[in-house]
Amino acid sequence: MAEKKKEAKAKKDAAEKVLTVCDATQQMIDLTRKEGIETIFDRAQTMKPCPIGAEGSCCKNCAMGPCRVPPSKKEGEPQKVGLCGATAETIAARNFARMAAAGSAAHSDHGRGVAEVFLMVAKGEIPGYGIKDPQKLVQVAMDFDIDVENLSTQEIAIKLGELCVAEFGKQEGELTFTKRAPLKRQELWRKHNMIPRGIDREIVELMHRTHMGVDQDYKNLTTQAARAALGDGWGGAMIATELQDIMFGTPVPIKGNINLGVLKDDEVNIIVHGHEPLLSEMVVVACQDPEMLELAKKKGAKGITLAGMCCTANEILMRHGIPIAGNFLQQEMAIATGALDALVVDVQCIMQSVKESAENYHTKVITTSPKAKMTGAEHIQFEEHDPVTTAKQIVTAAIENFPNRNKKKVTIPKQKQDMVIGFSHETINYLLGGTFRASYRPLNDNIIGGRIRGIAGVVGCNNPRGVHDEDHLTLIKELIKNDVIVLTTGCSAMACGKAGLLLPESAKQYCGSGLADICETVGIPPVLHMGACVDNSRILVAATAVVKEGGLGDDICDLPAAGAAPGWMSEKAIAIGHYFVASGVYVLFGTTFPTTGSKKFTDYLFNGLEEEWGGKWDFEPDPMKMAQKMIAHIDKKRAALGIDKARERVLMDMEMRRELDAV
Ligand code: NFS
Repeated sequence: MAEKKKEAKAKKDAAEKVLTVCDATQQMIDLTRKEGIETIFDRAQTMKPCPIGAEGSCCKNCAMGPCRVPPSKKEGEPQKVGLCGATAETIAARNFARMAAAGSAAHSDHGRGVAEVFLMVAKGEIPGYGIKDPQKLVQVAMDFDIDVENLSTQEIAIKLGELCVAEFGKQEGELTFTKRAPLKRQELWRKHNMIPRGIDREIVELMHRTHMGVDQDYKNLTTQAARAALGDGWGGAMIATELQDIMFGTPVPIKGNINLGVLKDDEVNIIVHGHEPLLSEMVVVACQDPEMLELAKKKGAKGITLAGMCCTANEILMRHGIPIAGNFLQQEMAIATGALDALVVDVQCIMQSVKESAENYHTKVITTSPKAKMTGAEHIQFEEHDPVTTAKQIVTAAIENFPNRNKKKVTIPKQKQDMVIGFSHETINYLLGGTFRASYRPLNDNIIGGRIRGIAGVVGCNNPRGVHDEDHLTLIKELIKNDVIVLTTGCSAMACGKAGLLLPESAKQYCGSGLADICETVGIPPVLHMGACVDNSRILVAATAVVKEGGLGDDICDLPAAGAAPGWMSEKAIAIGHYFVASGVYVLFGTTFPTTGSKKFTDYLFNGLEEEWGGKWDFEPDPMKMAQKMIAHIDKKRAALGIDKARERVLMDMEMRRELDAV
């Protein structure tokens, strides 16, 4: 009896717990619970994380274990080691390194796919794709020392494609994009033997070193983890971003909208979910095809609505203004609207449960990548040589499914929020510098003058161990209130979009006076949406541009800047965090931290690294405290630069700038 009572109470508590600050998501949680359909929000209540695994104290790298080496509870009790003698710090470091390897592999394999398609496009082998940004093609080609003066656009593109593909398998030398970093950073990387030789090589070596009986020095493992992660940030992810921009267009600010309310009850609804824009770019075209629209009408629909989810959403939103249906924790919710005719997925962050959720409705789950199939789902393979045909097949399947929709089961939340997105590094340069002289100078001046206190990158996932979206929003609101401008990507960017923080008008409501003035003058939101998670490489490029502009030190670690992923959950987030730390940034993670089982290793990440690399890790589950720590770090950097006293309150116009230059 007592057991039953306990169970009932646990159920009641779970039902009353605040799970999201997104009203549309809350509406769907209520609905799925009423219908008895289980979602991730329910599973997060009933399945608790394994405490030993969560803190990195479980080693399952060989069959003598798994060995569990949690921290000793009692004073004086000896710390357990694995059967092979592996210490807690070695085990935690190996686990952490493997996360970084997997995350780097995910981004980089995406980058490789883009590079291969880019090369085919350059050779004219793929109908429908082309070079949309020839100017960026030339700029990137120059990084690779391609003779842009004497080659045609096509020749440049072919050469660039070949060199980018080769970056993955390179065995010697240094990854080309690492030369974009400030010189001081490059020297530091060389000193610590951290510059990646080839993208694949560093990941393979990291997997080797974490195999049973190989690298047993947690510091040495941390360095190789950085080498692999740098091969992501300054390699695979950067190649993905740059080549996607050249092929599909470099984002410029456009209006878009977000949340489940973008779905329509009288149109065919298709969501593209995942990460690679290669296919979704063509799905965008196919949805506007008169033949497809005609077919949709024939089936009784008024039109076709295409929306995105997760990072694919960010990609097509930034380039085409295609709406976003939601972020990571909303994938099952989109199905529960009963109005989704096809969920088209490629790779990464796709929950296996979507297939199960779809069983309750008419939604067709369509997989498209040979790398990511799903038992029971329909598979329409993305044929890269003929993306138009694949895209049309997919759209046709969705249209054919429209008549199967059960109108009685349709509940589309009303929430739909406007936003301004698409702040690439190039756009920020242009917007802040003005039409005549694209430059980061005004940004640097305003940081030096104190109107902008510093820069924060807030990125990363949703994690149902916390309240959906809440940690991102609390943190970001506190930062902008304190005049810290925020750059955002991934699911964090979507949380901001849903809350209205990506509108220029939000500056007045949420920002401190310095940042509010600037946003108003330039006409930008205080939170700049820079794209998908691979586009965190844009933040590296922007940070480097700020360093090179001058006046704020000569390395990324000198900048009054900090990064955070308050709701992280993916291995990709560890890779991103580690390449930012290795690039000199102070990075905070929320929710949980995967190494706390070893005090020694965690101390090294949180304290020891700063002396060696200028950047460091930290963990803070409370978003308000996280904001305070970031601001304190920004202020520390301002003091080191000698700009902590600066209180220039005048926003410079071009004339004043010329006077300043003349001095
Ligand atoms: Ni990033 Fe994009 Fe979202 Fe996290 Fe997943 S979608 S790549 S990993 S959950 S931010």
